[in-house]
Amino acid sequence: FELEGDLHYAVQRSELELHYQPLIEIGSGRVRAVEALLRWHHPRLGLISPATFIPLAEESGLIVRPIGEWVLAEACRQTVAWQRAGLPNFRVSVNVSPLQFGREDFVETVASALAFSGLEGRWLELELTETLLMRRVSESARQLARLRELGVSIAIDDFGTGHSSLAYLQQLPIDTLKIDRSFILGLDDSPQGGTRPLIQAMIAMGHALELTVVAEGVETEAQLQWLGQQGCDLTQGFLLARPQPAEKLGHFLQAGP
Ligand code: G
Ligand code: G
Ligand code: MN
Ligand code: NA
Repeated sequence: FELEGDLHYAVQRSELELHYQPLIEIGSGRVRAVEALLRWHHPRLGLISPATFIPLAEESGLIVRPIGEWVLAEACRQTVAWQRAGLPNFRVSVNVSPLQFGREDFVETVASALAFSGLEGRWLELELTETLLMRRVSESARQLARLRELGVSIAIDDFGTGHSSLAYLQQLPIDTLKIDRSFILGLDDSPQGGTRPLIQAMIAMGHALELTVVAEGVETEAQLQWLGQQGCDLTQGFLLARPQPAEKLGHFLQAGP
């Protein structure tokens, strides 16, 4: 509860920061997107992981305002700054809490972040979990359609860990499927190939639905090679790049793959 009190002031005290992790096209090595990942520099406790403070931010409602609004605004602002600096264009991908997505005014919040920053909607992607989308499918579909009108694209995060109805998956306007990193972690394991058949099935399904398929948590060359052979589109993980502050990422992008 003390931490929650501190979190209340984190935005106005400029203690929050976004780190960015590239999503790289396997064939070309090009950076197609970066995922914005929130970090909290607590004045006494140091760096606190989102795994710790996001739940607090959700319980208190701070995840909607000011934190969620700040994340959207800051990710858009930074992406415009990269574009103006002449970097090749890539999307920015922002994680959205169910509490944000469930609000009637969420689409207006996204629209304001785009308008204020000058970022075109097509450069913004929102990451939602399948559990969220499947819970209230018709409401989700309506909300996603409104976001689509802004040009914004939608990714399903942590795919394979929730309960997706395949029928609904086809009906929802989704662009990207991010295979959860637990599957990538399991792919080298056993002589039977561990999670390999599952990953192959997810890639095939994603492509059948004309989605971009991303493998998360790629940590080894062997994983990357195998995913490339399977036709996986993009990878994200410590092997190619860790989440890093905007300035560092700018250098990484300028240096090229
Ligand atoms: O970066 P890291 O692996 O520590 O993130 C841990 C979790 O926090 C992940 O599930 C990630 O999706 C979530 N997370 C990171 N940044 C944000 C954010 O800006 N908003 C929300 N809602 N979740 C985030
Ligand atoms: O739930 P979500 O997919 O948004 O979580 C993203 C989290 O995954 C971030 O906290 C990020 O730090 C973490 N992450 C990114 N790449 C890797 C990786 O290669 N290995 C591991 N263990 N975690 C990763
Ligand atoms: Mn994510
Ligand atoms: Na994930």
